[in-house]
Amino acid sequence: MAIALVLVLIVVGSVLFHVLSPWWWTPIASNWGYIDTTLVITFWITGAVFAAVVLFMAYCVYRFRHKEGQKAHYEPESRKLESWLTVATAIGVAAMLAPGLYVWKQFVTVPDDATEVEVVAQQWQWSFRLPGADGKLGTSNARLVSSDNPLGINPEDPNGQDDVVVEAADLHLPIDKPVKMLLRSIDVLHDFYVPEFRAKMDMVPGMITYFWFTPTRTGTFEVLCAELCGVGHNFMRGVVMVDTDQDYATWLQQQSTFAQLSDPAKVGVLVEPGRSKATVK
Ligand SMILES: [Cu+2]
Repeated sequence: MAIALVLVLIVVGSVLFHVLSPWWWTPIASNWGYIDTTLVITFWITGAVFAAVVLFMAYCVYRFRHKEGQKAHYEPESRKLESWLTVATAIGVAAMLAPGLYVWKQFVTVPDDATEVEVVAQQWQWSFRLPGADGKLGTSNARLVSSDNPLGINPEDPNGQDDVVVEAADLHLPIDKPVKMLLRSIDVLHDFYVPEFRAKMDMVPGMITYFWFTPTRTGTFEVLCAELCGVGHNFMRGVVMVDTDQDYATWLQQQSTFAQLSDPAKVGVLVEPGRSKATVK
């Protein structure tokens, strides 16, 4: 009897904890409300199944408790029960998978007007690259990575010259503009995750993975690495700031392009004393 009561209390406690918990999602800052809906559907299904199974256990513990002279009936197979349980389980699993697949399709179907932003992960920092005035990112290769070229951008590719390189600093994005995030790692597995954007994806060395989203709220958001990537994993954090168009333009103006970084003489702040500022591009 005590066990049955404990089981019932576990169900009641779990449901109350879910409803009254102070820990919930951070307020959303992207178009991916679908992700939240998918999670809610999963909570409902798993919650209902959990409650049903545990309450059934409590019922059985009470109903079939030990009584003097009573013997259990042995019934190794029940076709009726098995087919009923198979169908119910199949419907439950499909109901959890279908919304996920539907959202996934949208998550990786990038709208035509999305601008590209590259995220480069390495132990243990985040760097970013924007396509520059031509709207195209130059090609890159991990073999080209050096202290002068931390992202391994191909110096022969004309498309890469005007790429804006944001090395180990904050990324800014304009509000309400769709972006395609191209994810690259130059050492081990990492995972780009911004909880408020409801978006995360693994970054695999040798591959470019991607998803898209539209930031819907200005603010400062933390980038976390969601893949255990070495001893520095816990402090692999970054910042994405969603700006108004004007703030974004101001920030963009202060950034350096790949061409400027490869030729320090062209970067304003690095001009040697006595050298003419006219060489500054
Ligand atoms: Cu990492």
